[in-house]
Amino acid sequence: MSENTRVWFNFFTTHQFKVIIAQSGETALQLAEYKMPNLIILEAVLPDMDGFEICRRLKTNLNTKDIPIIFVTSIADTPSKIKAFKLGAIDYVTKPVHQEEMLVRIKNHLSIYNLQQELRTKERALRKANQALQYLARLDELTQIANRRQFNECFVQEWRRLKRDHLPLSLIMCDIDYFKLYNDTYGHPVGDECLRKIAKMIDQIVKRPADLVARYGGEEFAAILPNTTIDGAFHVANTIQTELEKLRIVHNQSAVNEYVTLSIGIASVVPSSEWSPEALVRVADIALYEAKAAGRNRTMA
Ligand code: GH3
Ligand code: MG
Ligand code: MG
Ligand code: MG
Repeated sequence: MSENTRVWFNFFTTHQFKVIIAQSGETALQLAEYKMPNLIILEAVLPDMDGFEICRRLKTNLNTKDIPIIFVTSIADTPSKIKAFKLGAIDYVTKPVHQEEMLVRIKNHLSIYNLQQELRTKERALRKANQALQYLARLDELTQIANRRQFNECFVQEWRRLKRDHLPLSLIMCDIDYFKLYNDTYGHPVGDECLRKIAKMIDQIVKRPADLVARYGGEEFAAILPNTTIDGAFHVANTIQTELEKLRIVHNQSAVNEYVTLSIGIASVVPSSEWSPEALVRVADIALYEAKAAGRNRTMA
């Protein structure tokens, strides 16, 4: 350590700063990354690398770019000062440096830096909370599958994509049979449990990456099946009916079966300008109504 460095080291140490000294540019860059100091005092002239280069590298490294850098140098010309500031230095002090002046400068820069860090932390927390909210806003609270909002978003998005690619889009609409009676017989909490079971079952069956299962309404579930023909949709609907049968959810009051059943309406189209997502929902709804009218516990298109 040179005599001058020792003097500064002692001065900062007596003012309660923790000081790390780097003897070369390479060490300075490494130490900055490992120790993450709150502030860097940089000599413009170093044995292996000039201060401007160090500054540039610190500022282009994502880990160190926010650390404030004060140049301390005997290079006093204006172009050098401009260069340092353009590289991102926060301050430029020319030698000889007065100790007390250096101290107040450092303290001011540190308080700004600390405020900035606090803001960044708060910003990160806000962003996370916001993401969590966005996620929750698209989820049905009871069944933990997609809600109507996510259904709408996904439906419009897939519609556009398949219209461009001239590929079919199928829609499955499921409605539990005599569910009002089920609630009346077993109570609302048991009704809720039934909704959870059926949501989980449908969600496990409809599982291609682009598919989406949503709670469309009270006891209605919808499945979006991109790149799927009406035959494919029938196959999925039949699987849903079969798996629901296996669940054997007792429903004594149902007029069609001793267990809970579903009526399903399906519709399929290659999206085009003559059609709209809303029209496809209407067609599936009409098919669902026909399945109800024809005796329930069945799929119609
Ligand atoms: P249908 O066979 O014609 O479909 O008869 P349904 O009784 O199933 O049809 P309706 O539309 O008359 O009744 C739907 C019932 O779904 C009424 C409502 O209490 C129930 N329901 C809607 N949302 C929930 C919920 O979140 N939890 C529970 N437990 N029941 C719900
Ligand atoms: Mg209904
Ligand atoms: Mg109904
Ligand atoms: Mg119903």
